[in-house]
Amino acid sequence: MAGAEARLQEALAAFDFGAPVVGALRYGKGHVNDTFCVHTQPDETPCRRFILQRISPVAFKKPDELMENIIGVTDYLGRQIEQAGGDRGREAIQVLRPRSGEAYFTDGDGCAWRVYPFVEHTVCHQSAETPELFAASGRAFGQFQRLLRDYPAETLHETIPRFHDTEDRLAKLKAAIAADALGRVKDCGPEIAFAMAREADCSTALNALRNGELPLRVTHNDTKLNNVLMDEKTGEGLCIIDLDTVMPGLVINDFGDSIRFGANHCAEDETDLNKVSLDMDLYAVYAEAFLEGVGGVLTETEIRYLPWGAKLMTLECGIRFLTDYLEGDTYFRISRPGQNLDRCRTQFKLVSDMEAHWTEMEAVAAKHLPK
Ligand code: ADP
Ligand code: GN1
Ligand code: MG
Repeated sequence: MAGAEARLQEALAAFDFGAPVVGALRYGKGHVNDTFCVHTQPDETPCRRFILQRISPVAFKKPDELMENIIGVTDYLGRQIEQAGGDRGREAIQVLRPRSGEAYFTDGDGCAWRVYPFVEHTVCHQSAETPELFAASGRAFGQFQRLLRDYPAETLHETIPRFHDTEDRLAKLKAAIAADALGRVKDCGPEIAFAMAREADCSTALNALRNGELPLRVTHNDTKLNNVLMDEKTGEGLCIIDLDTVMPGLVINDFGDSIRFGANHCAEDETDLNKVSLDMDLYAVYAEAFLEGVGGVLTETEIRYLPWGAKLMTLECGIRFLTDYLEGDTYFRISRPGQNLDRCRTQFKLVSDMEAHWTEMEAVAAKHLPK
């Protein structure tokens, strides 16, 4: 299949942007979808922008179900935001349908494209430069969880089956090792050993789910800092984006994925592992803000399991990067050879750090248990 650029003009023509399109440029730092920022020039008003995305055909096999989820969730969030006196046009993403009236456009390769109006006067951060910023993102993700607590979970499709099933992720890694399609296993001895030594960990949250200790809730499942738009004036989290993986899941995973990405001072693909470490202050700040945003609906067990959310999301993400490296980088977009192996290494370094700080991580959680 050709790159997204080959179908860009076709996709642009499928939507009515309300004014002439003057350009469309690649945008953002997402690893999975192909994102473009579309600039239009209305007659008398300033340039209006839109986000145009080709939904990854590798990650998402059923775009109709995915878009049904997104329309359901964004309509629901919009109503909640309106009832609370907020601005639904800025605080929730909105879907601009193509001229056909469907939820998305299908190009000649069979790939799905969708459009969202650009939420202006916001900032999307790639790293938590200050604790205040990280706390604001935590409140926003926590509040997202709270707003969706009564959403009819049974109406949501599973857009990626077994998305945060860490046991299954490890099984897929084992299959990739056995296949060794590109002869890369020989470069990954320590990383493979690291993952295998944590096989029992991979079952911890799933066992707690299976035995009823942890409940399923409607969760975001991809709570990276760059999936929340911050208000440029107030610095508060304004709009949660990237809703492709909103599905029933574990709230500890939403907490944990934010920690994985944000509670350190390095990019995911940092090659100097000496620089990669868990920042316990950021961890504590995020925990407090996330729980404040969630607003008291978590059970004691969920709070106790928060450190596991952090460790398992980080371990799982490392396993996924490693699997993709072994399979030839077909899932996570790369801009240089070896990038997915570098990403795996940062994740595993963070896991080691979490293991070293485990007692402190548990103490942070304990501080937030009901007295
Ligand atoms: P991916 O799934 O590839 O991560 P995202 O939906 O997160 O794709 O979009 C990629 C980037 O595009 C985001 O990190 C953000 O910078 C920007 N973005 C996405 N939607 C909007 C929007 N509605 N308004 C402004 N920026 C957006
Ligand atoms: C992907 O799409 P993006 O870049 O926000 C991935 C996440 C990973 C993350 C690692 C649908 O997120 O699960 O944690 O990369 N999204 C999907 O950075 O697989
Ligand atoms: Mg994203």
